[in-house]
Amino acid sequence: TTAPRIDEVFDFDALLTDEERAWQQKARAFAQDRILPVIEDDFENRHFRRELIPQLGEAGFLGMHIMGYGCAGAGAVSYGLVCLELEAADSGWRTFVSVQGSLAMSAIAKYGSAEQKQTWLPGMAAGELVGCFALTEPQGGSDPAAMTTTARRDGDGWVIDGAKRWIGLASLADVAVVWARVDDPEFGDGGKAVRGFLVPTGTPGFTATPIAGKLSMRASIQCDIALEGVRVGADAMLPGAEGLSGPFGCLNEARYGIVWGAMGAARSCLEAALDRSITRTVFGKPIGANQLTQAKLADMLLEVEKGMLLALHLGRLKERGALTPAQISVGKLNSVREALKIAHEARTILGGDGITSEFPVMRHAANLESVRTYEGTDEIHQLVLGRALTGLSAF
Ligand code: TGC
Repeated sequence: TTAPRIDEVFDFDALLTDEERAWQQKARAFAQDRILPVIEDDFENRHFRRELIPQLGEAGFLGMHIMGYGCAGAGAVSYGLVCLELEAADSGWRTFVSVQGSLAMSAIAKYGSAEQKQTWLPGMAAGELVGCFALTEPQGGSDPAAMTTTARRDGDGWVIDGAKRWIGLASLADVAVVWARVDDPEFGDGGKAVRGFLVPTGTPGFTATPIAGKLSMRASIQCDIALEGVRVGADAMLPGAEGLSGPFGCLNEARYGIVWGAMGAARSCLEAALDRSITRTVFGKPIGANQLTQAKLADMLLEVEKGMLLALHLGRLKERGALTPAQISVGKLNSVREALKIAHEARTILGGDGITSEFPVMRHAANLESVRTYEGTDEIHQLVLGRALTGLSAF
């Protein structure tokens, strides 16, 4: 007996358009040909394979939801399916696509001037230029309102001072979208508005240092950033973003991609466990012939199918322009929480071999700990939903 492909069990494909299926197949082929053959070694060796970036650009996956500037202008479901297939290979590669497309490029596309868009977006779409998104600070990521990074007026331009932490790809980025509190009466919020700045990473005073010792996302790079007297021109400020709704608007995009992506990691874990349950014999029969194993597999399948349908529903809402931040919280919280449970349950079916890199399951489980924490922790999303339900803020 051979295991079926998980997404064939309920004919999920039937809910997709031809174009969406084509994007999914392209991303699946990319993951199979370019990521899966090298990912275990890269994870082991903490290697980020940057030569894949222009290849991701050529495939059209970078900023693929943006119209113009060399971007594909694809729908939300197509983008989600690409996230799913890349994260089925490794969360680090879906993270790269999220940081580049959903965060850095989205910030420029949503809030940038015509000149800023023309300067940065075509190169970023092609994967010739890399962007990062510098919001989180060392004291913690959950409360961006407590940001201490400042931008003060200096003649026509600005001088930025502060520190950022956990910033994906910052050490190889060409441009950083830096969020800072502006101390100037000309800008709103009593002169204390949070604004975004496009900072070329070669600007004196900008230093990015990869964070060492990570046991998760090892095939990807996250950095500390120091900003010491970083001087930029007046044209570095994103004109269309004022206050925290600016960065949150980008986080919504990235969180949406995670709703799909985490289900890719979950599917990969379930497939590994299912294959093993058919091929490994214990007590004289395949372990999949045991009721306890079948119960585990069935419960994992339920959560993958439910998570995929939820992701699709949110994607259709997004395409209609009707998706709310609270709905995104439902998806992000559920997808990552269930994917982690599936990774742990799959590991039990794999037995001792499940802790080795012969299977992707421990790597996915380790990566998902990061995914659970960034872009809003489980607790933040629970509190967003608590506030949506009760009308009472518990932050
Ligand atoms: P509050 O401070 O009261 O509101 C500020 C303004 O923001 C608006 N807002 C949103 N707008 C759009 N989408 C959302 N999801 C929004 N959430 C809030 C809000 O309406 C208000 O607008 P305005 O015009 O009235 O000023 O904040 P709050 O009480 O609404 O939110 C509190 C809380 C805890 C939900 C929020 O602070 C939050 O989401 N915290 C978690 C932040 C987070 O996810 N951080 C992790 C970022 S990951 C990262 O930085 C690394 S990037 C990835 C990488 O580089 O690898």
